Amino acid sequence: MILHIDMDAFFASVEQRDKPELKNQPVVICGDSQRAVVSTASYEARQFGIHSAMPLFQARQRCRHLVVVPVDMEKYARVSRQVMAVISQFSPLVEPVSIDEAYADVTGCRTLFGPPEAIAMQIKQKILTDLSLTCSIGIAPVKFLAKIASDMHKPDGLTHISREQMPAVLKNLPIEKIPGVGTRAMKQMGILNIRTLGDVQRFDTDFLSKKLGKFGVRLFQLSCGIDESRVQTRALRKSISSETTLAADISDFHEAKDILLAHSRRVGRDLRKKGLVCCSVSIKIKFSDFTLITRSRKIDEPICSGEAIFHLALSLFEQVPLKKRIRLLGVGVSHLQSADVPVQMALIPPAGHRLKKQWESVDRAVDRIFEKFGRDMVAPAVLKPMTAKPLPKGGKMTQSMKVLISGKVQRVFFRMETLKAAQKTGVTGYVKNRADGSVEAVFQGTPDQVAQMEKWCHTGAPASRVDQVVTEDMPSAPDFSTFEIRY
Ligand code: TTP
Ligand code: MG
Ligand code: MG
Repeated sequence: MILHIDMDAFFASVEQRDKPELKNQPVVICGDSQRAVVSTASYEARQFGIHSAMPLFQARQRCRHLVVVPVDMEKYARVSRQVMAVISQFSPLVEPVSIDEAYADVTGCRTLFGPPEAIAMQIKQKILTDLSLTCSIGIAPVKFLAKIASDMHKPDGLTHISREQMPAVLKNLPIEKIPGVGTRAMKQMGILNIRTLGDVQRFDTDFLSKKLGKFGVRLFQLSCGIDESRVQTRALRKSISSETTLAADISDFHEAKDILLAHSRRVGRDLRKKGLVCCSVSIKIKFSDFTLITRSRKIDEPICSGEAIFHLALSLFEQVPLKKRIRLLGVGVSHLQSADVPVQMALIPPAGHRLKKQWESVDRAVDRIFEKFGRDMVAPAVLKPMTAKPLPKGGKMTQSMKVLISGKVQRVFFRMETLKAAQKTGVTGYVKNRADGSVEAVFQGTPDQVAQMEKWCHTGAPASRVDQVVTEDMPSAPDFSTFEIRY
Protein backbone atom coordinates (compact mmCIF):
# COMPACT_ATOMS: atom_id res chain seq x y z
CA MET A 1 0.00 0.00 0.00
CA ILE A 2 1.13 3.51 -0.84
CA LEU A 3 0.75 6.62 1.29
CA HIS A 4 0.80 10.12 -0.20
CA ILE A 5 1.42 12.80 2.38
CA ASP A 6 0.82 16.46 1.51
CA MET A 7 1.13 19.34 3.96
CA ASP A 8 -1.86 21.66 4.34
CA ALA A 9 -1.39 25.21 3.00
CA PHE A 10 2.27 24.55 3.62
CA PHE A 11 4.09 27.92 3.50
CA ALA A 12 1.13 29.70 5.09
CA SER A 13 0.78 27.14 7.90
CA VAL A 14 4.46 27.44 8.76
CA GLU A 15 4.13 31.22 9.01
CA GLN A 16 0.91 30.98 11.04
CA ARG A 17 2.65 28.58 13.38
CA ASP A 18 5.65 30.87 13.88
CA LYS A 19 3.73 34.15 14.11
CA PRO A 20 0.76 33.68 16.45
CA GLU A 21 -0.77 36.98 15.31
CA LEU A 22 -1.40 35.35 11.92
CA LYS A 23 -3.57 32.55 13.38
CA ASN A 24 -7.07 32.46 11.89
CA GLN A 25 -6.13 35.32 9.55
CA PRO A 26 -6.46 35.36 5.76
CA VAL A 27 -2.76 35.09 4.90
CA VAL A 28 -0.99 34.78 1.58
CA ILE A 29 2.67 34.02 1.07
CA CYS A 30 3.94 36.13 -1.76
CA GLY A 31 6.98 37.73 -3.38
CA ASP A 32 7.23 41.48 -2.94
CA SER A 33 7.09 42.90 -6.44
CA GLN A 34 3.94 44.64 -7.62
CA ARG A 35 3.30 41.89 -10.12
CA ALA A 36 3.88 39.09 -7.63
CA VAL A 37 1.67 36.03 -7.60
CA VAL A 38 0.41 34.17 -4.54
CA SER A 39 2.55 31.13 -3.59
CA THR A 40 -0.11 29.83 -1.29
CA ALA A 41 -3.06 31.04 0.72
CA SER A 42 -4.11 30.06 4.24
CA TYR A 43 -7.43 28.23 4.42
CA GLU A 44 -8.97 31.43 5.82
CA ALA A 45 -7.85 33.30 2.68
CA ARG A 46 -9.14 30.48 0.45
CA GLN A 47 -12.64 31.27 1.66
CA PHE A 48 -12.35 34.49 -0.37
CA GLY A 49 -11.54 32.49 -3.48
CA ILE A 50 -7.82 33.23 -3.22
CA HIS A 51 -5.49 30.49 -4.44
CA SER A 52 -1.90 29.73 -5.50
CA ALA A 53 -0.70 31.47 -8.68
CA MET A 54 -3.29 34.25 -8.37
CA PRO A 55 -1.80 37.73 -8.94
CA LEU A 56 -1.51 39.56 -5.63
CA PHE A 57 -3.52 42.57 -6.77
CA GLN A 58 -6.43 40.28 -7.54
CA ALA A 59 -6.13 38.56 -4.15
CA ARG A 60 -6.19 41.99 -2.50
CA GLN A 61 -9.35 42.88 -4.40
CA ARG A 62 -11.03 39.78 -3.04
CA CYS A 63 -10.05 40.37 0.56
CA ARG A 64 -9.43 43.86 1.90
CA HIS A 65 -7.78 42.76 5.15
CA LEU A 66 -5.51 40.20 3.50
CA VAL A 67 -2.18 39.74 5.30
CA VAL A 68 0.74 39.41 2.89
CA VAL A 69 3.79 37.57 4.22
CA PRO A 70 7.05 37.41 2.24
CA VAL A 71 8.46 34.06 1.13
CA ASP A 72 11.10 32.52 3.40
CA MET A 73 12.21 29.61 1.25
CA GLU A 74 15.09 28.59 3.49
CA LYS A 75 12.73 28.09 6.39
CA TYR A 76 10.24 26.06 4.32
CA ALA A 77 13.06 23.88 3.02
CA ARG A 78 14.19 23.28 6.60
CA VAL A 79 10.69 22.34 7.74
CA SER A 80 10.32 20.18 4.63
CA ARG A 81 13.38 18.18 5.66
CA GLN A 82 11.91 17.74 9.13
CA VAL A 83 8.66 16.46 7.63
CA MET A 84 10.54 13.99 5.42
CA ALA A 85 12.52 12.83 8.45
CA VAL A 86 9.30 12.05 10.35
CA ILE A 87 7.90 10.06 7.40
CA SER A 88 11.18 8.16 7.07
CA GLN A 89 10.76 6.88 10.64
CA PHE A 90 7.84 4.78 9.44
CA SER A 91 9.12 3.41 6.15
CA PRO A 92 12.48 3.02 4.43
CA LEU A 93 10.77 3.62 1.09
CA VAL A 94 10.07 7.35 0.97
CA GLU A 95 10.04 9.45 -2.18
CA PRO A 96 9.85 13.21 -1.66
CA VAL A 97 8.09 14.68 -4.68
CA SER A 98 7.94 18.34 -3.85
CA ILE A 99 8.72 20.63 -0.96
CA ASP A 100 5.58 19.57 0.89
CA GLU A 101 4.72 16.09 -0.29
CA ALA A 102 6.06 12.57 -0.38
CA TYR A 103 5.07 9.02 -1.21
CA ALA A 104 5.80 6.24 1.24
CA ASP A 105 5.46 2.55 0.44
CA VAL A 106 4.32 0.96 3.70
CA THR A 107 3.72 -2.54 2.34
CA GLY A 108 6.45 -4.10 4.45
CA CYS A 109 5.89 -2.07 7.62
CA ARG A 110 2.79 -3.78 9.01
CA THR A 111 4.53 -5.85 11.71
CA LEU A 112 6.37 -2.83 13.04
CA PHE A 113 3.69 -0.16 12.87
CA GLY A 114 0.39 -1.83 12.02
CA PRO A 115 -1.89 -1.53 8.98
CA PRO A 116 -1.51 1.43 6.55
CA GLU A 117 -4.28 3.45 8.17
CA ALA A 118 -2.62 3.16 11.59
CA ILE A 119 0.71 4.21 10.09
CA ALA A 120 -0.92 7.23 8.44
CA MET A 121 -2.47 8.24 11.76
CA GLN A 122 0.87 7.92 13.55
CA ILE A 123 2.58 10.07 10.89
CA LYS A 124 -0.12 12.74 11.19
CA GLN A 125 0.18 12.69 14.98
CA LYS A 126 3.95 12.96 14.99
CA ILE A 127 3.97 15.82 12.46
CA LEU A 128 1.43 17.61 14.66
CA THR A 129 3.21 17.10 17.98
CA ASP A 130 6.78 17.55 16.73
CA LEU A 131 6.23 20.29 14.15
CA SER A 132 2.82 21.77 15.06
CA LEU A 133 1.63 21.35 11.48
CA THR A 134 -1.15 19.38 9.83
CA CYS A 135 -1.05 17.30 6.70
CA SER A 136 -3.45 15.24 4.62
CA ILE A 137 -2.74 11.65 3.71
CA GLY A 138 -4.10 9.44 0.97
CA ILE A 139 -3.79 5.66 1.07
CA ALA A 140 -4.25 3.53 -2.03
CA PRO A 141 -2.83 0.45 -3.74
CA VAL A 142 -1.18 2.62 -6.46
CA LYS A 143 0.70 5.91 -6.46
CA PHE A 144 -1.55 8.06 -8.60
CA LEU A 145 -4.63 7.16 -6.57
CA ALA A 146 -2.83 7.81 -3.28
CA LYS A 147 -2.08 11.33 -4.51
CA ILE A 148 -5.65 11.89 -5.55
CA ALA A 149 -6.86 10.52 -2.22
CA SER A 150 -4.67 12.88 -0.17
CA ASP A 151 -6.48 15.79 -1.80
CA MET A 152 -9.98 14.48 -1.14
CA HIS A 153 -10.43 15.60 2.45
CA LYS A 154 -8.11 18.55 2.92
CA PRO A 155 -7.13 19.97 5.36
CA ASP A 156 -6.12 17.46 8.03
CA GLY A 157 -7.65 14.63 5.99
CA LEU A 158 -7.11 10.91 5.87
CA THR A 159 -8.57 9.05 2.90
CA HIS A 160 -8.20 5.35 2.30
CA ILE A 161 -9.11 3.82 -1.05
CA SER A 162 -8.99 0.06 -0.68
CA ARG A 163 -8.49 -2.36 -3.55
CA GLU A 164 -12.20 -3.22 -3.38
CA GLN A 165 -13.25 0.42 -3.59
CA MET A 166 -10.88 1.14 -6.46
CA PRO A 167 -13.16 0.28 -9.44
CA ALA A 168 -15.97 2.51 -8.17
CA VAL A 169 -13.61 5.42 -7.44
CA LEU A 170 -11.89 5.11 -10.81
CA LYS A 171 -15.17 4.99 -12.69
CA ASN A 172 -16.29 8.37 -11.40
CA LEU A 173 -12.92 10.07 -11.24
CA PRO A 174 -12.90 13.32 -13.30
CA ILE A 175 -9.93 13.23 -15.65
CA GLU A 176 -8.70 16.68 -14.57
CA LYS A 177 -7.82 15.08 -11.22
CA ILE A 178 -5.15 12.94 -12.85
CA PRO A 179 -1.75 14.41 -12.04
CA GLY A 180 0.13 15.78 -15.05
CA VAL A 181 -2.64 16.04 -17.62
CA GLY A 182 -1.69 18.78 -20.08
CA THR A 183 -4.09 21.25 -21.67
CA ARG A 184 -3.71 19.66 -25.10
CA ALA A 185 -4.67 16.21 -23.78
CA MET A 186 -7.60 17.77 -21.91
CA LYS A 187 -8.84 19.34 -25.14
CA GLN A 188 -8.51 16.10 -27.06
CA MET A 189 -10.36 14.21 -24.32
CA GLY A 190 -13.08 16.86 -24.45
CA ILE A 191 -13.52 16.12 -28.16
CA LEU A 192 -13.76 12.40 -27.38
CA ASN A 193 -16.26 13.20 -24.65
CA ILE A 194 -14.07 11.63 -21.98
CA ARG A 195 -14.97 13.25 -18.66
CA THR A 196 -14.13 10.52 -16.17
CA LEU A 197 -11.73 7.60 -16.06
CA GLY A 198 -14.81 5.40 -16.54
CA ASP A 199 -15.37 7.02 -19.96
CA VAL A 200 -11.88 5.94 -21.02
CA GLN A 201 -13.01 2.32 -20.90
CA ARG A 202 -15.19 2.89 -23.97
CA PHE A 203 -12.05 2.98 -26.12
CA ASP A 204 -9.18 0.59 -26.68
CA THR A 205 -5.47 1.31 -26.21
CA ASP A 206 -4.70 1.52 -29.95
CA PHE A 207 -7.31 4.18 -30.53
CA LEU A 208 -6.25 6.16 -27.44
CA SER A 209 -2.60 6.00 -28.37
CA LYS A 210 -3.43 7.27 -31.88
CA LYS A 211 -5.36 10.20 -30.43
CA LEU A 212 -3.29 11.00 -27.36
CA GLY A 213 0.13 9.45 -27.98
CA LYS A 214 1.96 7.82 -25.09
CA PHE A 215 -0.36 9.46 -22.61
CA GLY A 216 -3.29 7.58 -24.18
CA VAL A 217 -1.73 4.27 -23.21
CA ARG A 218 -1.08 5.45 -19.67
CA LEU A 219 -4.61 6.80 -19.43
CA PHE A 220 -6.04 3.41 -20.35
CA GLN A 221 -3.87 1.68 -17.76
CA LEU A 222 -4.89 4.17 -15.08
CA SER A 223 -8.55 3.61 -15.89
CA CYS A 224 -7.97 -0.07 -15.07
CA GLY A 225 -6.21 0.90 -11.84
CA ILE A 226 -2.79 -0.04 -13.20
CA ASP A 227 0.04 2.32 -12.30
CA GLU A 228 3.46 0.80 -12.88
CA SER A 229 5.36 3.59 -11.14
CA ARG A 230 6.99 2.55 -7.90
CA VAL A 231 8.01 4.61 -4.91
CA GLN A 232 11.57 5.56 -5.75
CA THR A 233 13.70 6.21 -2.72
CA ARG A 234 16.70 8.18 -3.80
CA ALA A 235 14.78 9.57 -6.71
CA LEU A 236 16.74 12.02 -8.73
CA ARG A 237 14.96 15.28 -9.11
CA LYS A 238 12.93 14.95 -12.24
CA SER A 239 13.39 18.47 -13.46
CA ILE A 240 15.09 21.73 -12.67
CA SER A 241 13.82 25.04 -13.88
CA SER A 242 14.27 28.74 -13.48
CA GLU A 243 11.72 31.36 -14.42
CA THR A 244 10.73 34.94 -13.69
CA THR A 245 7.64 37.01 -13.98
CA LEU A 246 9.17 40.09 -15.57
CA ALA A 247 9.01 43.49 -13.93
CA ALA A 248 7.37 44.77 -17.13
CA ASP A 249 6.05 42.86 -20.15
CA ILE A 250 8.56 42.73 -22.98
CA SER A 251 8.37 42.25 -26.72
CA ASP A 252 11.99 42.71 -27.71
CA PHE A 253 13.58 39.51 -29.00
CA HIS A 254 17.06 40.41 -27.77
CA GLU A 255 15.84 41.24 -24.32
CA ALA A 256 14.07 37.88 -24.17
CA LYS A 257 17.22 36.19 -25.41
CA ASP A 258 19.25 37.65 -22.56
CA ILE A 259 16.69 36.45 -20.03
CA LEU A 260 16.77 32.98 -21.53
CA LEU A 261 20.54 32.99 -21.29
CA ALA A 262 20.47 34.00 -17.64
CA HIS A 263 17.96 31.24 -16.83
CA SER A 264 19.88 28.66 -18.86
CA ARG A 265 23.04 29.44 -16.96
CA ARG A 266 21.26 29.23 -13.62
CA VAL A 267 19.74 25.87 -14.51
CA GLY A 268 23.11 24.60 -15.78
CA ARG A 269 24.79 25.66 -12.57
CA ASP A 270 22.13 23.90 -10.52
CA LEU A 271 22.59 20.73 -12.58
CA ARG A 272 26.34 20.73 -12.10
CA LYS A 273 26.01 21.44 -8.39
CA LYS A 274 23.88 18.34 -8.04
CA GLY A 275 26.17 16.28 -10.26
CA LEU A 276 23.47 15.82 -12.89
CA VAL A 277 23.12 16.06 -16.64
CA CYS A 278 19.92 16.46 -18.65
CA CYS A 279 18.51 15.04 -21.88
CA SER A 280 15.66 17.45 -22.41
CA VAL A 281 15.36 21.23 -22.43
CA SER A 282 12.15 23.20 -22.30
CA ILE A 283 11.03 26.80 -22.32
CA LYS A 284 7.96 28.34 -20.77
CA ILE A 285 6.39 31.57 -21.96
CA LYS A 286 3.45 33.34 -20.41
CA PHE A 287 2.05 36.15 -22.53
CA SER A 288 0.52 39.39 -21.35
CA ASP A 289 -2.96 37.87 -21.72
CA PHE A 290 -1.87 35.06 -19.34
CA THR A 291 -1.86 32.36 -22.05
CA LEU A 292 0.91 29.93 -21.36
CA ILE A 293 2.94 27.85 -23.75
CA THR A 294 5.74 25.38 -23.20
CA ARG A 295 8.04 23.85 -25.80
CA SER A 296 10.57 21.15 -25.21
CA ARG A 297 13.19 19.19 -27.05
CA LYS A 298 14.89 15.91 -26.28
CA ILE A 299 18.53 15.34 -27.09
CA ASP A 300 20.54 12.16 -27.38
CA GLU A 301 23.64 13.24 -25.58
CA PRO A 302 23.22 14.58 -22.04
CA ILE A 303 24.37 18.12 -21.34
CA CYS A 304 24.93 20.31 -18.30
CA SER A 305 26.50 23.48 -19.66
CA GLY A 306 24.48 26.67 -19.49
CA GLU A 307 25.54 27.49 -23.02
CA ALA A 308 24.34 24.20 -24.48
CA ILE A 309 21.03 24.56 -22.62
CA PHE A 310 20.76 28.11 -23.92
CA HIS A 311 21.27 27.06 -27.56
CA LEU A 312 18.42 24.57 -27.32
CA ALA A 313 16.21 27.00 -25.41
CA LEU A 314 16.88 29.67 -28.01
CA SER A 315 16.10 27.36 -30.94
CA LEU A 316 12.77 26.56 -29.24
CA PHE A 317 12.12 30.22 -28.58
CA GLU A 318 12.82 31.18 -32.18
CA GLN A 319 10.02 28.90 -33.33
CA VAL A 320 7.42 30.69 -31.23
CA PRO A 321 5.69 33.53 -33.06
CA LEU A 322 5.87 36.60 -30.85
CA LYS A 323 2.53 38.23 -31.44
CA LYS A 324 1.92 39.24 -27.85
CA ARG A 325 4.08 40.76 -25.18
CA ILE A 326 5.83 38.40 -22.79
CA ARG A 327 5.02 38.39 -19.09
CA LEU A 328 6.98 35.40 -17.87
CA LEU A 329 9.93 33.49 -19.30
CA GLY A 330 11.50 30.33 -18.03
CA VAL A 331 13.93 27.56 -18.93
CA GLY A 332 13.74 24.02 -17.60
CA VAL A 333 15.59 20.75 -17.98
CA SER A 334 14.35 17.23 -17.42
CA HIS A 335 15.25 13.59 -18.12
CA LEU A 336 17.99 14.02 -15.58
CA GLN A 337 20.66 11.49 -14.84
CA SER A 338 23.75 11.36 -12.76
CA ALA A 339 26.78 12.92 -14.43
CA ASP A 340 28.83 9.94 -13.19
CA VAL A 341 26.93 7.44 -15.31
CA PRO A 342 29.11 6.72 -18.34
CA VAL A 343 27.54 8.13 -21.46
CA GLN A 344 27.53 6.19 -24.66
CA MET A 345 29.63 8.30 -26.99
CA ALA A 346 29.13 8.42 -30.73
CA LEU A 347 32.10 6.90 -32.55
CA ILE A 348 32.50 10.02 -34.60
CA PRO A 349 31.86 12.98 -32.37
CA PRO A 350 29.06 15.04 -33.84
CA ALA A 351 29.80 18.56 -35.05
CA GLY A 352 30.00 20.93 -32.15
CA HIS A 353 31.03 18.18 -29.74
CA ARG A 354 34.37 19.80 -29.01
CA LEU A 355 32.70 23.13 -28.52
CA LYS A 356 30.29 21.56 -26.08
CA LYS A 357 33.11 20.02 -24.06
CA GLN A 358 34.92 23.35 -24.02
CA TRP A 359 31.85 25.11 -22.76
CA GLU A 360 31.47 22.59 -20.01
CA SER A 361 34.98 23.26 -18.81
CA VAL A 362 34.39 27.01 -19.03
CA ASP A 363 31.25 26.55 -16.97
CA ARG A 364 32.97 24.49 -14.33
CA ALA A 365 35.70 27.10 -14.01
CA VAL A 366 33.13 29.86 -13.75
CA ASP A 367 31.32 27.83 -11.07
CA ARG A 368 34.52 27.95 -9.07
CA ILE A 369 34.78 31.71 -9.50
CA PHE A 370 31.20 31.98 -8.29
CA GLU A 371 32.00 30.01 -5.19
CA LYS A 372 35.09 32.02 -4.47
CA PHE A 373 34.13 35.56 -5.34
CA GLY A 374 30.34 35.60 -5.24
CA ARG A 375 27.79 35.46 -7.95
CA ASP A 376 28.05 38.94 -9.39
CA MET A 377 31.67 38.64 -10.29
CA VAL A 378 31.45 36.89 -13.62
CA ALA A 379 28.73 36.80 -16.20
CA PRO A 380 28.62 36.56 -19.95
CA ALA A 381 29.27 40.07 -21.21
CA VAL A 382 25.78 40.40 -22.61
CA LEU A 383 24.37 40.05 -19.12
CA LYS A 384 26.59 42.69 -17.61
CA PRO A 385 25.57 46.04 -18.92
CA MET A 386 28.44 48.48 -19.07
CA THR A 387 27.46 51.45 -17.07
CA ALA A 388 29.24 54.70 -17.71
CA LYS A 389 29.64 56.54 -14.45
CA PRO A 390 29.51 60.32 -14.54
CA LEU A 391 32.77 61.99 -13.65
CA PRO A 392 32.78 63.06 -10.04
CA LYS A 393 33.59 66.75 -9.59
CA GLY A 394 37.35 67.23 -9.50
CA GLY A 395 37.78 63.59 -10.54
CA LYS A 396 41.23 62.32 -11.25
CA MET A 397 42.64 61.77 -14.69
CA THR A 398 42.23 58.11 -15.53
CA GLN A 399 43.98 55.94 -17.99
CA SER A 400 42.69 53.25 -20.26
CA MET A 401 44.82 50.43 -21.54
CA LYS A 402 44.04 47.95 -24.27
CA VAL A 403 46.21 44.86 -24.36
CA LEU A 404 46.31 42.20 -27.05
CA ILE A 405 47.65 38.91 -25.82
CA SER A 406 48.38 35.72 -27.71
CA GLY A 407 49.66 32.35 -26.57
CA LYS A 408 47.93 29.77 -24.43
CA VAL A 409 45.54 32.23 -22.97
CA GLN A 410 42.22 30.75 -23.91
CA ARG A 411 41.80 28.91 -20.72
CA VAL A 412 39.58 30.34 -18.08
CA PHE A 413 42.44 29.76 -15.71
CA PHE A 414 44.16 32.72 -17.26
CA ARG A 415 41.07 34.82 -16.93
CA MET A 416 40.70 33.91 -13.29
CA GLU A 417 44.27 35.04 -12.78
CA THR A 418 43.52 38.26 -14.66
CA LEU A 419 40.51 38.78 -12.49
CA LYS A 420 42.57 38.42 -9.35
CA ALA A 421 45.28 40.73 -10.66
CA ALA A 422 42.68 43.30 -11.65
CA GLN A 423 41.17 43.17 -8.18
CA LYS A 424 44.56 43.54 -6.58
CA THR A 425 45.57 46.55 -8.64
CA GLY A 426 42.11 48.08 -8.44
CA VAL A 427 41.52 48.49 -12.18
CA THR A 428 38.20 47.81 -13.80
CA GLY A 429 37.66 46.37 -17.24
CA TYR A 430 37.14 43.20 -19.12
CA VAL A 431 38.90 40.30 -20.80
CA LYS A 432 37.47 38.83 -23.96
CA ASN A 433 38.34 36.05 -26.38
CA ARG A 434 38.70 37.11 -30.01
CA ALA A 435 37.83 35.05 -33.02
CA ASP A 436 41.49 34.71 -34.10
CA GLY A 437 42.41 33.03 -30.82
CA SER A 438 44.02 36.02 -29.20
CA VAL A 439 42.67 37.73 -26.13
CA GLU A 440 41.80 41.36 -25.75
CA ALA A 441 41.88 42.98 -22.36
CA VAL A 442 40.79 46.50 -21.59
CA PHE A 443 41.56 48.04 -18.25
CA GLN A 444 40.82 51.42 -16.77
CA GLY A 445 42.05 53.04 -13.64
CA THR A 446 44.43 55.67 -12.37
CA PRO A 447 47.72 55.85 -14.32
CA ASP A 448 49.41 54.08 -11.41
CA GLN A 449 46.96 51.22 -11.34
CA VAL A 450 47.13 50.82 -15.10
CA ALA A 451 50.93 50.77 -15.02
CA GLN A 452 50.84 48.01 -12.42
CA MET A 453 48.36 46.02 -14.45
CA GLU A 454 50.49 46.40 -17.56
CA LYS A 455 53.46 45.07 -15.63
CA TRP A 456 51.38 42.06 -14.61
CA CYS A 457 50.44 41.41 -18.25
CA HIS A 458 54.12 41.27 -19.20
CA THR A 459 55.35 39.20 -16.30
CA GLY A 460 52.44 37.67 -14.43
CA ALA A 461 50.09 36.35 -17.12
CA PRO A 462 50.78 32.64 -17.37
CA ALA A 463 51.93 31.23 -20.73
CA SER A 464 50.98 34.27 -22.72
CA ARG A 465 52.68 36.83 -24.92
CA VAL A 466 51.69 40.46 -24.94
CA ASP A 467 51.45 41.56 -28.57
CA GLN A 468 50.33 45.11 -28.26
CA VAL A 469 49.57 47.65 -25.58
CA VAL A 470 47.73 50.86 -26.29
CA THR A 471 47.41 53.31 -23.44
CA GLU A 472 45.47 56.51 -23.49
CA ASP A 473 44.74 59.19 -20.95
CA MET A 474 41.13 60.02 -20.52
CA PRO A 475 39.59 62.73 -18.42
CA SER A 476 36.71 60.61 -17.23
CA ALA A 477 35.76 58.05 -14.66
CA PRO A 478 35.97 54.37 -15.65
CA ASP A 479 33.32 53.11 -18.01
CA PHE A 480 33.15 49.74 -16.37
CA SER A 481 31.86 49.71 -12.87
CA THR A 482 33.16 46.20 -12.18
CA PHE A 483 35.47 43.74 -13.76
CA GLU A 484 33.87 41.41 -16.22
CA ILE A 485 34.82 38.49 -18.38
CA ARG A 486 33.50 38.20 -21.88
CA TYR A 487 33.17 34.87 -23.59
P1 TTP B 1 0.63 22.63 -2.52
O1 TTP B 1 0.80 21.35 -1.76
O2 TTP B 1 0.13 22.53 -3.91
O3 TTP B 1 -0.34 23.60 -1.77
P2 TTP B 1 -0.45 23.94 -0.24
O4 TTP B 1 0.36 23.02 0.59
O5 TTP B 1 -0.15 25.38 -0.04
O6 TTP B 1 -2.00 23.74 0.03
P3 TTP B 1 -2.80 22.38 0.09
O7 TTP B 1 -3.34 22.31 1.48
O8 TTP B 1 -3.88 22.53 -0.93
O9 TTP B 1 -1.84 21.27 -0.22
O10 TTP B 1 2.01 23.40 -2.58
C1 TTP B 1 2.96 23.36 -1.54
C2 TTP B 1 3.68 24.67 -1.41
O11 TTP B 1 4.31 24.99 -2.64
C3 TTP B 1 2.76 25.84 -1.12
O12 TTP B 1 2.53 26.01 0.26
C4 TTP B 1 3.47 26.99 -1.74
C5 TTP B 1 4.25 26.41 -2.87
N1 TTP B 1 3.56 26.71 -4.15
C6 TTP B 1 3.97 27.82 -4.90
O13 TTP B 1 4.92 28.50 -4.52
N2 TTP B 1 3.31 28.11 -6.07
C7 TTP B 1 2.25 27.36 -6.53
O14 TTP B 1 1.67 27.67 -7.58
C8 TTP B 1 1.84 26.21 -5.75
C9 TTP B 1 0.68 25.37 -6.21
C10 TTP B 1 2.53 25.94 -4.58
MG1 MG C 1 0.24 20.99 0.26
MG1 MG D 1 1.91 19.67 -2.47
